[in-house]
Amino acid sequence: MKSTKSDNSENNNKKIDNLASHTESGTGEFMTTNTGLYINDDNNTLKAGERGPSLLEDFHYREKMTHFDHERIPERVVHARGAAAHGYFEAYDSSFSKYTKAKFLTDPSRKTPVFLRFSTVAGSRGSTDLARDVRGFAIKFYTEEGNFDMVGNNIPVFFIQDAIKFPDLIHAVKPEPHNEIPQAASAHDTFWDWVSLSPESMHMIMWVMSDRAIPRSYRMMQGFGVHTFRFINEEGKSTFVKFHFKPKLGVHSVAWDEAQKISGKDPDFHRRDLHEAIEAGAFPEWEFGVQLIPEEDELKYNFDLLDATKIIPEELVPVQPIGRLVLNRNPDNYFAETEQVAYHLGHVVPGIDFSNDPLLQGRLFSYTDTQLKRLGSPNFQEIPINRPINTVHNNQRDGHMRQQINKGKAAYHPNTMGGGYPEQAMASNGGYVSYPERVEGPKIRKRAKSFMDFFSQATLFYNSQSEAEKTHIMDALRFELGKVDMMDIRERVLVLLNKVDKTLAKGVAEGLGMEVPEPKYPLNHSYGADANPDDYQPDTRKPMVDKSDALSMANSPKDSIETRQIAFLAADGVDADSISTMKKALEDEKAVVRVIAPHAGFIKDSKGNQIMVDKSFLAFSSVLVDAVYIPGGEKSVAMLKDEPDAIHFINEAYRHCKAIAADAEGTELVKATYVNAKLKNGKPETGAPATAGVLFGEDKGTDKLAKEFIHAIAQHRFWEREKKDKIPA
Ligand code: HDE
Repeated sequence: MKSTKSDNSENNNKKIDNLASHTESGTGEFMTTNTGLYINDDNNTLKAGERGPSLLEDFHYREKMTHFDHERIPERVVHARGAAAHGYFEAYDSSFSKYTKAKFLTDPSRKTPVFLRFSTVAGSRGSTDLARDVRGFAIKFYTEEGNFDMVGNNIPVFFIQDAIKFPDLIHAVKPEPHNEIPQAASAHDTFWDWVSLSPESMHMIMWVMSDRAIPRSYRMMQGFGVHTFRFINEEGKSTFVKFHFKPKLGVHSVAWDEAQKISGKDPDFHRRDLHEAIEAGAFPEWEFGVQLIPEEDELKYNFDLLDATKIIPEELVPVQPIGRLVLNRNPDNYFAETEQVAYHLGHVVPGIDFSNDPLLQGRLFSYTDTQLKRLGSPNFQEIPINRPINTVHNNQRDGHMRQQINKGKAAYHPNTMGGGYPEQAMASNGGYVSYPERVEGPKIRKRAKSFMDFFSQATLFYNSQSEAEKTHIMDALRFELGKVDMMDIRERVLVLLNKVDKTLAKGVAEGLGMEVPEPKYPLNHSYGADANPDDYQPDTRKPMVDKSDALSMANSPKDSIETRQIAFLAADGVDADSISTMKKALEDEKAVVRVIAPHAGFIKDSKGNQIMVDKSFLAFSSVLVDAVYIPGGEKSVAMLKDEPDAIHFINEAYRHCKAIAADAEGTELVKATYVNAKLKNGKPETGAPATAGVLFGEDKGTDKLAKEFIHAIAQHRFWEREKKDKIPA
């Protein structure tokens, strides 16, 4: 068994215990073939003479090579790139039993094991973590009543309203088929061609063009169930429900320029961040909350609860906290766990049921179907990471790679040969009973009129953003459409943007050197050949609220610097007191300090102590940290002034609006950068946007400077600097 800080077998996690019987470690063991035979030589094939041909008889070579030849499986058709962790969920109390009989949500004495996989959507398995994209947020809850999968995203809405459009959307966003370009990017003709003809995507487009699509960390993202589901209580009463997960560390993003650079410097940035945080014992945590809508209120809103392109503003229905979810253990093996985990929103437990959202309904088919292709057999549920913690009993048998040894003669129901077992469970014994919703209507391929509002919530989202966030959306659209070659696609998108917000459309058009064109109807093209196109055109509705604070990341909590990465730029002769005072203050707040120096190994501080260097400038970059500190020490500062990478480090951190602090001597290094041009009388000007978050100490590193720096880091970024102070970096 491995033993890392994240190992939590002592925490009574039934899923970890359940996985333990499948784990293997070669430590202290002899090497064997797959039949258990001790291997004597794993380095040379069996040959007819030292220089002779290899022999077919070499079963060991053939076994080793065959296994290797077969070790790849198809990657997920979407969400191929991901990272995951184990953890648990605890309900706060039993108060939600009024709405649901799901025990894991209502019994506070339970600690339900979970496995959460984060992902990007469009890129391949080896693509960058920092693509502008939606992030998957898929949780397997291993409950005593079987697995419940919440297969959500970090964005609460989706591009389409009906599942039948999904292959079109994905074909459009994936690399173009003739040359397989671009990888993990939506900035290309086919995606925007599809968008320009699919106005239902406009709300989602606002989200993916916002900074939500370039998270700082998986640990700093929200999770959403997206669809409306149903809670069912003991009396069989149904309440509509939306699922929300809010991260304890707040919701934060990187800048787009930063994202693109991280993609080169460390394409595994998010994966590494998650792994390292858990290994360091900084366990990511979310609050699970629900929006509850009584059945009677189903038609109360001017949007349809079954339309996955809509949110229910929190001002109309508040999110009520139900419990907390913690990730505290990294997987032992990426392939066995993260790659082979198979989520499906049809994995439900009593107390949770579906709505008629046509996107949700279609997903209920796709997930099992895709696992059959990807994992190769209906026995994928027996793979250790997918097995429930309770035992499986049914009459399903055989298939490729069957693990279970089913005893007895009867593999059918009803039977007498097996004593009638396994028997069906009554609802009172936990047997799952679907909600007996009354359904009637003609068999018809049609989209409801109530779904035909494509713009009002896109406008609500845009209006709820801070000025900086609005600028980022505009820049993102200029970037994306700037990569679109076909002029008529750009024009059609501008027409749609104009429906969302005129200033936005005008700004994007300016960036493209274009005018916003007049609309050319019809805007919507998603209907059947015999349909009346007029029935599918967007109508104009006023959003039910004008602004929603919950939609802007600017309103996210900014009270902690826990797990933030702070670079200390240092060289030989760095001031010993300055470095230790600041380091202690930051580490007391649970931030992570990284000493970056001209060379790896060790440097000597002003008192002659050895300081371990985390990374040399060559092997590191400002885009990998949240803030920069420059301690003094005459010799150190002088050396760094001559180091172009150190100057670039500060320029770039400034450009990306990060907190920068320097003690009195350290300020000399800052003055050697472009930041100097923004100073007034050699100092940051109080209240001036250009130097917001730039802090100069008056002495060596002091507690006062540390306090101000901590507050500044917690603000995450000083976007106000961006406005007119872009620096060449
Ligand atoms: Fe998925 N989606 N999806 N999706 N989805 C898959 O299943 C699909 C949608 C989501 O970490 C696939 O196992 C259809 C919405 C996540 O393993 C596939 C439609 C949301 C993951 C599939 C949607 C999601 C997937 C590919 C439209 C947010 C990764 C591999 C009807 C609520 C899970 C797989 C993981 C994965 C189909 C739309 C979330 C093909 C048909 C909306 C987080 O089955």
